[in-house]
Amino acid sequence: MKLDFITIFPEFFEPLRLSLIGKARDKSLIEIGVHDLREHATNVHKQVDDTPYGGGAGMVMMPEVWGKALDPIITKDSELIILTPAGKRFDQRMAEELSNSKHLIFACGRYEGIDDRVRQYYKGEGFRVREVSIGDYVLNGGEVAAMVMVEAIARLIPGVIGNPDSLTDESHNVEGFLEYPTFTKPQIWRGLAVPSVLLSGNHKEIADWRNNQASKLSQCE
Ligand code: 6GU
Repeated sequence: MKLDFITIFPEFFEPLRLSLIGKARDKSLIEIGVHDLREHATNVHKQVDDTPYGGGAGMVMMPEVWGKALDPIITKDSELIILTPAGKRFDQRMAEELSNSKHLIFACGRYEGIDDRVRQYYKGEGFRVREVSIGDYVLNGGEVAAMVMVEAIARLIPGVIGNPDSLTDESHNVEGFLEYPTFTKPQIWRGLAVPSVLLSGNHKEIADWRNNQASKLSQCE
């Protein structure tokens, strides 16, 4: 999978060199491109935003700059993701869907967002375009939201996680399902013991206990 990020703060994406995503890049399971939007600015001040038509507070990102950044990288295989608090809420289902894409482009808006004609234009040209939000709160820009999405999406790509069994039994695999609590050594830590059933070696009882705990957490009983 190819992932492109368009941003005025390319440094936000440095952490994609770390951990599982860094390793997935080394293995060429994912390829990442980070593009500085300001390189496409058209005036001497490298301006990317301007005041909103109709008035009001804040600045809006100008369509021409976005057009110049997007045209060289967008193809019929691309899914253009415009990060905005007004978008559709990101969840595990959307992560699964997007993990099957060949190419994701994350358009990271700042200020009061991107001129809506950018969305209109690429949709009108037949590209897949979606506006996505990661939750009901307002961030200063889409960069951190894009990072959250990549964390959720990349781990679903075959080969990114060493042991694919880690992907079964997870929270949110089934809508609203939350995972049971987990424990490791030592058996007693600061006076707190591991539930004895987990030490019993009885696989049926362990599975029942875990299902029971998960049901309580998921409030489905
Ligand atoms: Cl994607 N962007 C911004 N600016 N704020 C958000 C968001 C995105 N998702 C939730 N809040």
